[in-house]
Amino acid sequence: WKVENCENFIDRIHAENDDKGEEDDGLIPSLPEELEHIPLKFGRLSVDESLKRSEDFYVLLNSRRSVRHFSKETVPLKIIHNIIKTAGTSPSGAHTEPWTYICVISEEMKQKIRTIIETEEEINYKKRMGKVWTTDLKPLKTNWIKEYLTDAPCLILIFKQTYSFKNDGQRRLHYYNEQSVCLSAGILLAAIHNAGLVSLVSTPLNCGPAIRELLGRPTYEKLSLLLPVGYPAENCTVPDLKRKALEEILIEF
Ligand code: IYR
Repeated sequence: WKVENCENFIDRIHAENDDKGEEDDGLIPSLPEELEHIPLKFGRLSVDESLKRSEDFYVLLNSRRSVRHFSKETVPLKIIHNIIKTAGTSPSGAHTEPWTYICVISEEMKQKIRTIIETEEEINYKKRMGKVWTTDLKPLKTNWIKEYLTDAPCLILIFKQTYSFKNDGQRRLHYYNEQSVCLSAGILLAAIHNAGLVSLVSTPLNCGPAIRELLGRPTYEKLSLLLPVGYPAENCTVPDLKRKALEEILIEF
């Protein structure tokens, strides 16, 4: 949508609502209408403690790297469950929680996913992505062969629910589902790293529908991200990338 279309749309909705005045429109919110508001649980930290924790958390997350070489060593499932529970604490538009997390540990299923992805990625690299994109990726040494999809003990797939259904069968709108899923994925990444595991954020281009069908998910769920999760291979290397300094990412007024 162009911004103008969006503004027209919002104006029209307001006009329609104004016409109706205060009349009961028969709409029921998705959350309980009489939802209680309770006191916030908040433990205030001293400035010193806050400073230390902010620094420690930065140091921790700054040591995270995207890993493409995985050990086959398994991860206790309880750790994966804790990580996904943590991702599920993310804020979401109107508390719609528009994410479905899928954890694949079955060797057969991982191989099926790998076949789908490698088949598409070969076409992506050779035809769809184009020279500029593949040239930009050269320093990262990526290609369409993705051993990590079967080496990693666990694949976490994040599906974005574009809408869902209320108990009465009515559609429940998932506002800002794109942003909500991105926020949840960011928390997932931090939780994976905090648990001492490694991962890679992948966005399998053109593979969404085939993987969705393989996993038996409904059409209103779209594959957003796929992350192999586990331990790094013994001989794992990563590109020697540098991160932007604060001055390069922050503008203050
Ligand atoms: N999805 C492909 C290509 C790829 C794209 C970007 I942007 C990367 O940062 C890395 C890879 C792949 O996974 O190989």
